Amino acid sequence: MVNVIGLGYIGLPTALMLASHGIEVVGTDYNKELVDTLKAGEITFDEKGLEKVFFQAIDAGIEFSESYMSTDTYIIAVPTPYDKNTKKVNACYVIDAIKSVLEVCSKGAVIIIESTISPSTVDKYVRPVIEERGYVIGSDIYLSHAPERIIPGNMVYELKHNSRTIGVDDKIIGEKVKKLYSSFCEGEIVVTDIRTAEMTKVVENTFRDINIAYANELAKICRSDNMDVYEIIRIANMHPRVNILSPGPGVGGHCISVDPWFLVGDYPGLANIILAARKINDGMPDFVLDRINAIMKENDISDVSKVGLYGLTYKENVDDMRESPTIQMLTSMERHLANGLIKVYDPYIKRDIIKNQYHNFDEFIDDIDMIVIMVAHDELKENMCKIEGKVILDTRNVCQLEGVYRL
Ligand code: SAJ
Repeated sequence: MVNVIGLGYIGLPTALMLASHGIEVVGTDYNKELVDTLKAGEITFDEKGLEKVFFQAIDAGIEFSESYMSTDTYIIAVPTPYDKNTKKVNACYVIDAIKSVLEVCSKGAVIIIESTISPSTVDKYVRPVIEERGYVIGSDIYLSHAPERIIPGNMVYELKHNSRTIGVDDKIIGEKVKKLYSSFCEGEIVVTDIRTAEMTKVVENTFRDINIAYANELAKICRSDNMDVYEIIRIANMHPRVNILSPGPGVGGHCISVDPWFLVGDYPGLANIILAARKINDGMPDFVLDRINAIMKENDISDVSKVGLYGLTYKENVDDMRESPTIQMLTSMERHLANGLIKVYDPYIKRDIIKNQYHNFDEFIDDIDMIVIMVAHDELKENMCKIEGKVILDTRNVCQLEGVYRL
């Protein structure tokens, strides 16, 4: 039996995939409300195709609990926040989970960490905790780091089709872990050592952050000299070895906007491009604010309450607001005392989290003269005609209407 610890954005889909592919699974989370919701047969977040897998897993006998189970295989998928001052990973939730596992696990158990951790986290923080308790790693307990790679919005497909990395100390355990993931994963599964697995995960997300920063910097350069950045990127990407990503209002989510900081924090003086990229991407919400101000002036809109931000989540078609560029922008506006006036709407955010938040698209549109597309949810793409006639700032390049302003 596999005990999956942490039933959030990564742990839950992983537990469901394992269970629906014939593995006996208990999913554990300390959040009673979340466990009760799952037990009552309700899924806890919106994700394409996840509900179907949820019911398949329930039919296959998956169980949910607040307690850790006594078994021989654990998958840890708890959050790994970062310390905003030191920029280093804070592995406290992983460590707490490991301690709890040690209280119940059987001898020879394999503990697989899926949470993203910076290089050497296992050596510096995880191994000592296990050894201090008198366990010998490699006979009493086996460790593995199998970082997740799935993208919110396409998780179920990617769980099945992405390749994976399994970091282990011991090749035999590597094969065992590989066999477990092969139950649902059709992609190639590479077995390597733990530090390489830790570094690879951070490197992948950092690559994407740097590429997006390049696109964002190009957007600023093109804006300053009146060139069309989207047309330029489109043409440049026709080159067989060029693939520039898209400019946007900033980089959010709990991964790409966080993981590069681990390298900046752990390798001071060495992570220079990485730091520059982080600064560029973190500066984008302020760049959008400047664009809003300029466009308001150009269109004689003096009242901020006539402006509406479409989208609060960090990207399209998800309900996740972690590190969202819109929230970063609202925080920045608050510093300039303009918050509370601008209107905001997001179909995925049902509860009230800020002032002037709308829950109905038509009412939101009726009450504004200018719309800022911060997130390109399908809802907006399907209703583009409804914003015709408004002043439009499209930070995602999805609106083809006449006279649209872009980044
Ligand atoms: N963004 C842009 N321009 C782009 C692409 C993205 O501005 O061209 C923005 C998005 O709007 C969003 C942010 O970047 O605010 C990040 O979104 P994303 O879709 O690029 O990535 P995440 O954070 O949802 O998922 C990433 C993925 N990593 C890579 O693609 C290398 C995913 O595979 C990882 O599993 C995930 O991080 C994770 O959990 O680490």
